[in-house]
This record gives sequence, C-alpha cells and structure tokens, in this order.
Amino acid sequence: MRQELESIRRRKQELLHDIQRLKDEIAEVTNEIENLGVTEERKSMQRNKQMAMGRKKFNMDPKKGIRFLIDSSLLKNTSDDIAKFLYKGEGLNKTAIGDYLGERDDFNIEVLHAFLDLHEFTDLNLVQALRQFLWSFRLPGEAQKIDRMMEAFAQRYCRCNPGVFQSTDTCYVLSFSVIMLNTSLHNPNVKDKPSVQRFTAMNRGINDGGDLPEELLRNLYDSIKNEPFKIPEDDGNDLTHTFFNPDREGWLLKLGGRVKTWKRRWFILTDNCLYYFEYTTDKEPRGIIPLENLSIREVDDSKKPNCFELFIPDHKDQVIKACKTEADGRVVEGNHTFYRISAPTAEEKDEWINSIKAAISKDPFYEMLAARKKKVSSLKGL
Ligand code: 4IP
Repeated sequence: MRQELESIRRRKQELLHDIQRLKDEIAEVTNEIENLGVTEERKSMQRNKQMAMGRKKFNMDPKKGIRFLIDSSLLKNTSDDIAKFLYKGEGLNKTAIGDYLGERDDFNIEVLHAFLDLHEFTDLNLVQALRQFLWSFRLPGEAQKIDRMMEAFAQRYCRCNPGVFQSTDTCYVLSFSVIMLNTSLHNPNVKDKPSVQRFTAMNRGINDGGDLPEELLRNLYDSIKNEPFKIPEDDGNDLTHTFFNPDREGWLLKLGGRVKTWKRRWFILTDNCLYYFEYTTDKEPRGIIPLENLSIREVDDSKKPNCFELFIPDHKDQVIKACKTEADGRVVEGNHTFYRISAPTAEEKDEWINSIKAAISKDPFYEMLAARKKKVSSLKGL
C-alpha cells in the first residue's frame, strides 16, 4: 500500500514536470511566433515606407523614382512591371506618369507600349477608348511626346478593333479631330459651335482617301457633345484648353488693299491660314491669307478701335502673298503690303492676336498633324 502511494506520488511529480516542460515549450514557441510577427510586420512597414518614398520621388522626378523603386527591389526592371505600376497609378501624379511615358528613350517607349497593352479597347468606340486613355495619365504639352503617345494609342486601338479604320494614321487623325471637337464644343471662348455636318465634312477622305461611315462619325460627335472629356486636372487645366489653340472665327473689319475701305468680314483662322467671307454661310471665301512668314502687331488707327496688323517683317513694301475674289468672281492675287484689321472689342483683339500668333509660331504639332492628314487623304484613288 505504501509502495503504491509512493509510485503514485512519483508519477504525479513526473506528470507535473512534463506539464511544466510543455508549458515552457509553448511559451518558447509563442514567443518565437510573436517575434516572427514583429519582424514580418516591421519588414512590411519598412516596405510600405520605401514604397511611399518611391512614389514621392516619382512625382518629383519620374526617372529617379523608378530607379529608386528598382534599387529597393520594389519594382522589377522590366517594361511590363513598370507599366503595371503606372497603370495602377496608386499615389502617382498623372502629370508625372505622362512625362515618363512620353520620354524618347527606347525603354520608355517600350513601357509606353506595355502601358497601352494594359488598356482594353475591344468593342469600344474611339471616344470611349480615348476617354479611358486620357484619364490614365495627363497628356504632356510637348508636341513630340503627344505624337508618340497618340501613335501608340492608335496602334493599340486598331489592334483591339481590327477593320474599323483602314490604317493607324486614320485613327490618329480622327483622334485629334475628336479632341479638337471637344475643345470647340466645350470651350466657352469658341463661339461658333460646329454642327455634326461640319464635323463629318471636316473628316472627309481621312480613311486612306475614303470616307468613314457617317454613323460612326455621328456617334462620336454625339458622345463628345453629351459629355466632354474628363481628364486629370493636376494643374487646373483641362482638355478644353488644349495644347493647340482652338481655331477662331468671328466678325472683324478689314481695310482694303489699294482702295482703303473698311469691310465687315467673317474671319476664320484654321490650318495656318486666315480666311474671310462676306457672309457666315458663304461656301467660298472672298480672300485667303496664308500666315506663313507674316508677323502681327497691335496698331492705333485714327478711324477704328482695337486694330492689329499683319505684315512681312523687314519688307515693308512687299506685297503679301494672298488671294482674293474680285467682284466678277475672278480669283486674283491680293494687293496688300499689310492687312489692317479692327476687332469689335479690346478683348477680342487680344484673342485674335494670340490665336494668330500661335498659328504663326509654327507649332510643330500642327505640322505633324498636317503631315498625317496629307498622308491619309493622299491615298485616294490608289
Ligand atoms: C475693296 O474696296 C474692298 O475693300 C476689298 O475687300 C479689297 O480687297 C479691295 O482692295 C478694296 O478695293 P471697295 O469694295 O470699296 O472697292 P473685300 O474683298 O473684302 O470686299 P481685299 O484684297 O482686301 O479683299 P484692293 O487692293 O483690291 O483695292
């Protein structure tokens, strides 16, 4: 009996000992787990901190930001990975994204194409696709950058929607036409809003010489009319104040060449030319003044207010290359050594001067677009 009691006591002690050992082990493991959590947590906190720093750096200098993220192993040095990062755009400034994507380096161009591959345009009409595209970053102001980006856009759109356009050039030109339409319809400074007929007429022959289906153009027109493009406004600017000045139209007074009479004419500034008409509805202009090689300045006139003048710098007496229609309908060369024009208000005078200046300053962007337009319409009859 005593022996039995002794063995039970020993057994109990052994058990207590085992329990204590287990408790110690559990405590040890719990401690390890807790420590593990702390280091993981710390690591992830560290990563988040570096990521935030990388984003900040990117917003200040996109290239430096990307380099930092790659060096911190937060981004792989591949165009696909960087494109994904930009496409997701978390915490990124859209102007910085636009600047990075618009760079001329081969690698940046690769990223640009990878970025576009992330956009799904299948079965979207051109306006819907442009809405998506123009929302994903902010289009930079530089003509060459815009050209590269719109080219990449056109290529991607055509790949997603084969058969809609004859060529990517057509898609490119129409994309601009739509962006300009957005400006004309929604910029309050543009008084004369183009009708759907004018929009369709403007885009004649752009499908490699052929016309695009009227229904397609009408749909694009309606879509823009009903809802302007929404674009990121990092600096308060928007797409109705686009990189290219809107063409301008309006009533102005013009002084004659040899016979100095003032005539009220409807002026249209477009394609680097100034056209004037007798009536707004006239099909043929009375005169065309190509703006190439001309300068513009404000002048005082004793008879009319708000005047400005077009002239050839350093060639005071040279006749400006221009054409006009005689009363009998013949088209002849103009006789002006300067064109003096009077605007109805001082404000309109300034606006005209600015628009004409912009047209004269040979915006390379105009030239690029003009070259494409020529290309897509010159294929007619081939
Ligand atoms: C005319 O005067 C008009 O002013 C013309 O303007 C002008 O031609 C003529 O210039 C000027 O003689 P009258 O109508 O009083 O005769 P518009 O063509 O707008 O009617 P421009 O070259 O300005 O168009 P000259 O250079 O042809 O005299």
